[in-house]
Amino acid sequence: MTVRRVNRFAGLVGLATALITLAGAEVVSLLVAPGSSPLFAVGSFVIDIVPPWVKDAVIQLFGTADKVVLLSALGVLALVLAIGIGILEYHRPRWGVSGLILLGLVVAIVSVTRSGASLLWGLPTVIGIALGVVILQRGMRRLHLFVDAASRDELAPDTGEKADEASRRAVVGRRGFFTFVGAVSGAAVIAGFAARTVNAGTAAVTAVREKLKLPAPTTPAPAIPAGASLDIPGISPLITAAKDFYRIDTALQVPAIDASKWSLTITGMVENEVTITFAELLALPMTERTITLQCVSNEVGGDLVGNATWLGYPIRELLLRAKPTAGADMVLSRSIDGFTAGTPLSVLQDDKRDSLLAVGMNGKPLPLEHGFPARMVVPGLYGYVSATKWVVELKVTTFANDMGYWTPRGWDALGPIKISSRIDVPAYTATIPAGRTKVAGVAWAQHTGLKAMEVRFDRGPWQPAVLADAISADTWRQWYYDWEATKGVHLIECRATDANGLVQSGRHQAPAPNGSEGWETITVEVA
Ligand SMILES: Nc1nc2c(c(=O)[nH]1)N[C@H]1C(S)=C(S)[C@@H](COP(=O)(O)O)O[C@H]1N2
Ligand SMILES: [Mo]
Repeated sequence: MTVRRVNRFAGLVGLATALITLAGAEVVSLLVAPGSSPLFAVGSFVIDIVPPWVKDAVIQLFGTADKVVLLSALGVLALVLAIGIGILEYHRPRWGVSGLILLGLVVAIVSVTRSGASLLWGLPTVIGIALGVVILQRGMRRLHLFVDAASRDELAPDTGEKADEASRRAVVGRRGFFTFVGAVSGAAVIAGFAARTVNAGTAAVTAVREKLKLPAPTTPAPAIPAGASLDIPGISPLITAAKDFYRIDTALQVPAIDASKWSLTITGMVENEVTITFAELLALPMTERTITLQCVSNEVGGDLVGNATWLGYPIRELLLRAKPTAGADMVLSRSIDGFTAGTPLSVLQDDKRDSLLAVGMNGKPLPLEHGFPARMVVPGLYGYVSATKWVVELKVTTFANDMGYWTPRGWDALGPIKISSRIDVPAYTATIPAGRTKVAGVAWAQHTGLKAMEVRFDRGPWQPAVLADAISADTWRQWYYDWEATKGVHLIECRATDANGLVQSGRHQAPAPNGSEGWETITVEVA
C-alpha cells in the first residue's frame, strides 16, 4: 500500500478520534455545565484574547454569524489537528497519543480558568480525551491489520490457494477497519449533536433568564428586623444565597424551559380549568415572602435546608379561580420532568399560609436549578410534598386516588416539617482555644414558630440559649450561647422548643419515612 493511501486511512482514524473526543466531552458537559463544553470554553477564550481589530474585522465580515464562524473554525481546526495526530500515531506509535493528551491538557486548563468555571469544568475534556485515546489506539490496531493483510495480498502469487487466502484476509481487514471507523464516527456524531442541542437549549434559556425583569411585589416581604441577623463568624447567613442553596431533585439534566412557551394549568376536580402563561403570571399582583425550605432527607444537623426570599403569586388565588369541587383534598403538582408532589388542598387554600407559585428567589428570577420559570413554595411542608420546581400542572384530586412521586417509594403522603435545630459554630469536631466563645446555629419550626432554644454540655443540664429575632414563623432563626470553654473534650447538644411548647425530641429517627428527629451532637476539643 502506498504511504499516501495509508496516511489517508490513518487520517480517518484521527477524524474518528476527534469526533468521539468532542462528542464525549459534549455529553459530559451536559452534566457539568453548559459552558464547560470544550469547544465553547476554547471559543470564549479565543474571544477574550483576540485583539479588538480582529474582532471588528470578523464582525464586519460575518455580522451576527460571527460566533458560528468562530465555532466552525475551531471545529475545522480540531479535525485538521486530529488528522495530523492520526498520521503521526501510525508512523510514530505513541507520539500521536501523546500529542492528543497534550492538546487535551491545554484545553482542560483553558476550560477550568474560564470565569465562573470550577475544576469540574476540566472533566468533559478529560473524559473526551480518554475516549479519544482508546479509539486512536484501537483504530491503529485495525489499520495495521488492514495494511498488513493488504500488503501480503499484493505480494502473494497471482493465482492459487495462497492468493485466495491472502485476498480473503485483505477483504476482512479492510471491512474490519471501515466498520470500526464508521461505527465510531456515526455514534459520535449522533451523541454529539444530541448533547449539543440540549446544551444550546440551556444556554438560550439562561440568556432569557438573565434579561428577565421581575415585577416589584405588590405585597413586599415584611422588613427583616435588625436583631434577626447575628454577627457570628461561621453561623449560617440568615438568607441563603441562591448559589449556596441546597438542591434536591430527580433531574439528571436541569430542565431548560422557554418561559414564553411555559404555562401552568389547573386541572382535575375543578369547575373551571385554568391556564396561565408566564406573561399573565408576571402581570398579577405579586407577594414576596421569606420562607425556609427543607428536604425531608435532611439528617439532624444536615444542610438540606435553606432560607430565601421568594416572589410569587398566592396559589390560593389561582385555586379560587379554578373552584375545586366537593370531595377534593389534594393538589398533585407536576413538573415538566414528570416529578409530582401531593399537597393537601386545605394547606394551599389557607389564607393564613403564604403558599406561592414563585418566580423569584432573593430578588432574581429563579435559577434554572431551582425551578425556572416557576415553582411552588409552601411554608411548613417538606419539599417532596410541596415545592415542585418547573411546575406545569396543578391537578386537584384526592389522596385516595393520587400519589406524589415519593409516596410509593417509602415516604409518607403528608410531610409537615418537624422542629429541628443545628449547631454551626464551633464546627463539628473543631479544636478551639479555651475562654469565652460562642456556640451558635440555626433552628426552625416552620409555620409554627419557635419559643426557646437550649444547649447542654457533656450531657449536663440544659442551658437557655439566645434566639435572634424572628422574621416570621415561616423562617429559621439564628441562636447563640455564650460559653466559657474549659480545656478538654466536650460534647455539645442543642434542642429547640416551638411556639406551642413542643420540645425537639432527642429520640434518633432516620429521615425516612417522614423526617429526621434527634439532637445535633458535636464534639469539640478545647486546647
Ligand atoms: N421537579 C422537581 N421538583 C422538586 C423535586 C424534584 O425532584 N423534581 N424535589 C423536591 C424536593 S425533594 C425538595 S427538598 C425541593 C428542593 O428544592 P431546591 O432544590 O430548590 O432546594 O424541591 C422539590 N421539588
Ligand atoms: Mo426533598
